[in-house]
Amino acid sequence: MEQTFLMVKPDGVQRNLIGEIVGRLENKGYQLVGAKLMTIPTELAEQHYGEHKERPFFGELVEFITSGPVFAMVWEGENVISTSRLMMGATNPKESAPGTVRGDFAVTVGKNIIHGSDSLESAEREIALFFNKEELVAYAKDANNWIN
Ligand code: DAT
Ligand code: MG
Repeated sequence: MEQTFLMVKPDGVQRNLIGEIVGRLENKGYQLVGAKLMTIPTELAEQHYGEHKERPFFGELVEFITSGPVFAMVWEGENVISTSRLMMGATNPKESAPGTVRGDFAVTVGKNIIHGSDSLESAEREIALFFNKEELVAYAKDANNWIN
């Protein structure tokens, strides 16, 4: 089953949005298979956002994502990578639709509450960066028969 890496960023943790975000994904029908509250070391932040290394905002981005605890998660389900991106909303909250996490809770691109992998390749890379295999729990849920 498809998996993705999602993370409540430091602004989302400070604004008490962990439960709201976990609730939205659970209500949708996705399954949580790993989660931890952690502060990201600078080297991990630089690796995670490696694709943006040359962008002018890279320094600020790394500073922000390491500025306080994040809630890192792995979620599983059919099309979870693309559908969780839809549930997050556009990168810039100016453009994210109401009903999305960023559309409902964020105002500015620098503090946009949530991270989510954008492809199968980035999901695999980011899950491996943040979680050991033993931290991911495979378990059956009867309700999944009514979802998938
Ligand atoms: P996303 O988080 O939607 O995958 P991204 O991968 O393009 O977006 O960028 C990663 C983060 O970098 C994004 O969540 C917020 C920040 N960012 C992106 N574009 C930015 C910009 N023009 N100015 C400042 N921060 C930006
Ligand atoms: Mg991205």
